[in-house]
This record gives sequence, structure tokens and C-alpha cells, in this order.
Amino acid sequence: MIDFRTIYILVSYYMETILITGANGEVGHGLIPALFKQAKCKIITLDINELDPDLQKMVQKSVVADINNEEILKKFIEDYQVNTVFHLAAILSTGAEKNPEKAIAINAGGTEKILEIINIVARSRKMVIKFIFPSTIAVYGLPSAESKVKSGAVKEEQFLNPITVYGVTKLYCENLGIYYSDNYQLLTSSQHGFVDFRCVRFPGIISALTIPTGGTSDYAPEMIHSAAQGQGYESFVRPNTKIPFMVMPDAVKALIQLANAPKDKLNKHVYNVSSFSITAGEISDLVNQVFPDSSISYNPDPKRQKIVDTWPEAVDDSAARTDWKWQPDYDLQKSFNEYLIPEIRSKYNKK
Ligand code: AKB
Repeated sequence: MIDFRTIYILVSYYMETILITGANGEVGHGLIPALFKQAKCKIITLDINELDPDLQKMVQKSVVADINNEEILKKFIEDYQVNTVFHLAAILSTGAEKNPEKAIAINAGGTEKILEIINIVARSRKMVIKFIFPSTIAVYGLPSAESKVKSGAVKEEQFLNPITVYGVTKLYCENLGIYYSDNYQLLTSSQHGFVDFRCVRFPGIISALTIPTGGTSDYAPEMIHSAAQGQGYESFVRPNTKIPFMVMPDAVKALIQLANAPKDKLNKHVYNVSSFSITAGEISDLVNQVFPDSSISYNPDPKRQKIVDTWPEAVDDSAARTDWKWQPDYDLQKSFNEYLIPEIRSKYNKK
């Protein structure tokens, strides 16, 4: 007679193993519970910090290590027979500008290492490993305020002139991932295709549960979270600053949907995804309607303003919509009314 535990061990033996790097960050806090709920895979994680206890319960193994620790990474990926990697570890735009050398080491160096390792491991196993990479609207660099307004929704191939080290390293890693996927050792008889590189370029992401650190789109979540706590907020960008955003459940949906998409449907490696575009002033108006006591003022920081001024007002995500049926669940109204406001209210217990 086979008992329940034996069945579980047998079933989980055949389950896909997913490695999430940078797992204790904002996106990890959304992605881990969503994957855990699906109960289709084993999750293992790596982060420079200890994984939060709530998430710890959902993963099979968590390791505290630097993304540049090659030895640990390789052993981890080999020992757990990883099939898919969600490589979330990165330093965001404002944080990266404060320490470009560190950002290059983490964002570019860390991605180089993990791509090289999975390429070696996948080849030796003669099995494909999927590599899901979150990129960003920071890879774009619009030359002027006028072009930002006139360009309309920007396509994946346009305006790839980032001004930040974050944008530069993300764009480099997109291209490196494509190289491992399609052209590895171009001039030799070596077979490519053991790394299945898939990338989403995210807009600003707003979560109701966590507050980001070190991003330049952070004014949006900071405004909402501050108001919900009855605190004033001084925005570091002008009220007419407009960029695209999406809420965390849609960001997580995009990552999982792209990871699960049939390979023969994917005509690109890198896809824009988007939900709504909004100015800082419009966000503050929406926040004021819900929290009338909130006081939001503006004191633009020229350096951070310069960064967002090079990011597009909107991105064209039609390729994702066609190839893997991407569609956000939350438009602007629904994001505020059915996700952000109720969840943030209950987080801070504010009526
Ligand atoms: C940042 O502001 O750096 C990020 C991003 C847009 O990628 N949120």
C-alpha cells in the first residue's frame, strides 16, 4: 500500500524545478505565492538576504548568497536539476546610478554568470533550461520631451539608447540572453538552443503589498502608500510626468504566461508589456479622491526627473498580445478600485 507521503515524493520528483534569484525583492513577493498556488512546480530561491518567513513556507529550499557566487549557483542549479530560472536579482535605476560599479557587477556580471552556468548545465544534461528575464522601459532613451510625446507607443526595437547604467545593463543582458539562445559559438559546430531566453520589458510596477526601493518610478507606489498611512508626500517628479505602469498581479501574470507559452508561438525573445499610462498628477488626483486628507506636493529632483524624461509615455505590447495572448487583468480603474485601494487599506488598516 503506497501512502500519501510516498505519492507526494513520487509526484514531486517529476515536477519542474524553478529557481528564482533575487527572490526576496518586490517581484519575488508576488511571484512565489502565485507559483506556489499553482502547485505545479518545486520552487528554490537565492537572494542576498534571508527569504521572508511567509515565503519560506512556500519554497523547497532557499539559499542566502550573492548572485556572483558562481560555485554556489552552479551547485544549486545542478543539485536541484533546475528546469526554469526567473532571474529577478537586480539593482533598480536610482540605486544603480548611486553606485554604477556595483550595478554593473550585479546586473550585468550576475546575469553573465548565471547564463553561462545554465548553458553549461543544460548542455551537459542535453536538456533545455528556460531563462525568464525581467527587463524594463529603462532600456529606452527618448532624446527629448517632444519625442516622448510624439513617439506614441514605443515598439521593442525603437529608441534603444538608455542613459542609465540600469538601462544599459538590462539591454546588454537582453542581447546576451538572445546570443546564448540563438547563436552560441556561432563559428563552431556547437549546437545552440540549450538556453531558452524569454524576456518581458516591464513598465513601472505598483504593488499593494510592498514598497519598492531604488527605482525611479517609485513616486507612484510611494504616493499611494504614504496617503494610506496618513502621511504627506513630496514627489520627486513634476505632475505632468507620464510613463506606463502596471500592478503587481499583472506583472506576475506576464512572467508566468511568457514562461508557459509554447516556444513555436514566440516570434521574439523580448516583449513589451503594459497596462495603463498615467501622469504623476493624475495619480495624485486619484489618491486624493480616496484619501482626501492626503497632501501631495511636488519638489522635482532634476536628476531623477531627467531619467524618467527619457522613458516612453507608452509602449506597444501588440507582439505579446499576438504571440502569447498577453492581456492585463487590471486597467487603470480596476487597478485602483479592485486591487490597490482595498489591499493597501487593509494593509494599513485604514477605513
Ligand atoms: C525603476 O524605476 O528603476 C524600475 C523600472 C521602471 O524598471 N521600476
